[in-house]
Amino acid sequence: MPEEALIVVDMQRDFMPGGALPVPEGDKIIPKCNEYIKEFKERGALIVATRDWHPENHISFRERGGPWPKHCVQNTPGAEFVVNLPEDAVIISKATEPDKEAYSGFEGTNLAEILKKNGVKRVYICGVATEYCVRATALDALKNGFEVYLLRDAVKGIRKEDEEKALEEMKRAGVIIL
Ligand code: VGL
Ligand code: ZN
Repeated sequence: MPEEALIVVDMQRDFMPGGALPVPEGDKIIPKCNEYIKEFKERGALIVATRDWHPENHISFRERGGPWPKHCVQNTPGAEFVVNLPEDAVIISKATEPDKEAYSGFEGTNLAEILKKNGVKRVYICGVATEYCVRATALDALKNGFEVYLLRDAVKGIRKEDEEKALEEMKRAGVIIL
């Protein structure tokens, strides 16, 4: 049983430069994420990829009074992964319901059960955006009893200041920043 999992958070086209909700320089961490995916796969870890997977009329979109432009709509090119995932990667789709926002990969999904069923004790996290979905996923991983490691060179935030604040908060909560 793999005691470790790598959770790749929301590495999708719409979060990259040129996409609908770009994380500045989000594309710069693609090679790093790919290296980690390969390295963790080789050492027998479970590879998990979360994706923002919104319906057309999602509550977080501006048309509905939400904070974000329309992004990561289910089955559109903007929702596609930009990293190389192994065949057996576990794909977790989140924020799939029209009226519910979910930044965390654990929220409204069976991620915790899947990790526990696989004997996972430690999770390593990379991806975007540091102060939104990465932060929420890391804090929820702690709440679910996992040891949590953040791969600092393979995450990217939307705003530098907010990213720094989120890193401090995660650290205070018990996330180990590598
Ligand atoms: C995210 C904003 C809106 C994220 C998702 O993946 O961090 N941010 N939806
Ligand atoms: Zn979203």
